[in-house]
Amino acid sequence: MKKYDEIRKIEYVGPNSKEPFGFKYYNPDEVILGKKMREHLKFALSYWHTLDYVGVDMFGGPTEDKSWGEKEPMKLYKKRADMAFDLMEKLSIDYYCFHDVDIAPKGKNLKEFLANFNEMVEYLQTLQRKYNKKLLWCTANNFGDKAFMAGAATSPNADVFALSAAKVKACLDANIKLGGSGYVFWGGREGYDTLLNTNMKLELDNLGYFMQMARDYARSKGYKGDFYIEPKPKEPTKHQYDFDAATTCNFLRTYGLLGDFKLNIEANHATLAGHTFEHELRVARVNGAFGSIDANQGDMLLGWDTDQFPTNVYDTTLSMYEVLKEGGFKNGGLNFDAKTRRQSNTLEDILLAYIAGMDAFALGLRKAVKLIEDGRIDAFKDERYRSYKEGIGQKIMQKSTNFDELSKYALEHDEINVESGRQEYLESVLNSILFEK
Ligand code: XUL
Ligand code: CO
Repeated sequence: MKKYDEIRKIEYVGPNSKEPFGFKYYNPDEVILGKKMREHLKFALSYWHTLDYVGVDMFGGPTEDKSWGEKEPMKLYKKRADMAFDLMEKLSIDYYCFHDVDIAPKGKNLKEFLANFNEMVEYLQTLQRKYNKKLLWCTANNFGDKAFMAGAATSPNADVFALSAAKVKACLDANIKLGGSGYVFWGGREGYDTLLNTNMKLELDNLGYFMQMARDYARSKGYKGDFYIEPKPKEPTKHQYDFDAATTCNFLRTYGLLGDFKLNIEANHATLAGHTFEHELRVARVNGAFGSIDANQGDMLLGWDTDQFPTNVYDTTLSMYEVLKEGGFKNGGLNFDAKTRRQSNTLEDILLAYIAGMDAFALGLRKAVKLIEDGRIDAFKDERYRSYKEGIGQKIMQKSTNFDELSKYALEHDEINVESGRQEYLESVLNSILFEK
């Protein structure tokens, strides 16, 4: 196999090629339904998994070296930034995402960290211009440090609430400077481990107020992009306040945030919550809160957040179906919140993992288009609800009936025939499209 440095750019080689460092399904400039594949998919590189993760797990230390021989912290972080853009260039990835702590050394205190951070933001700005790349979103890591052990905006300690605000403010400024089109809040430790020590109402109200202040601050600085909440049911806390899409929409509505805030749906978080990825996307859509995607997959036999690169084409097809039905991404995109397995520990593995994930979504896009063009599933669904197109059903749709009328109608129509849902047939239609020659 070729070495990282021998590879200049990953090219589209088509589905019949056996070239490992080539795209089989992702052809960035190919136009599908009037849009280039790169615009449909809006792939983003995740800084934390790609540049910072070195293979550590609960039972063992690093299996990868991502220091590139650099010892001095600022030099190391600049080297990482160079590598991030080199990877994006090789992979034809147009966007990237980061946490504040991913891109800059921590220093001795907040002041030092913010100085390092701002210097690195300048550096990233230069690289963005040089390589013609964009920031999809950034976020503050308000969960890693000891200070955040009991949460950030939901901490029982008001000093932590203030520290969290300082970090988010710096990230919002950076996001505006770098032209990011989204800003993510993932709960981190915003949740609880036991109700015995938790004032849930105070914590939720503080979280709502924190988001309102973040929105108002960024808008006052001219930020026009989206804010996203990324639901996750558990891990690291036993119960995360942003449990799933439905819970999070309720939170956004309660605190007057819906509209400015949308959802960043992560596949592995969906399955942790006991839902499918496409379920979470549909819930976001029906609430007018579809925003962005963290693309990855979990392992159903493990049951924790394994953040694997997505390769399951059923999932990518059904999720791209939701994206297409929504009219595509606006400010959002597909961020690979995914890491190579601990044993896939070379730089080449990073390329191979991104190729696998990008191809899986590219194939998912192609199949979702076929599913829609084929029309059988959409037509079946449409037909299934036809009773709402006329008569009493139409009145229900128009909200122009009442219980007296419905009761009279029911008494006159008591021979009801609910038709078959044809699940097995529809699943075979999906298979025929997925595996057609
Ligand atoms: C954690 C997770 C985060 C967010 C950003 O499970 O998904 O990486 O995407 O903080
Ligand atoms: Co994520």
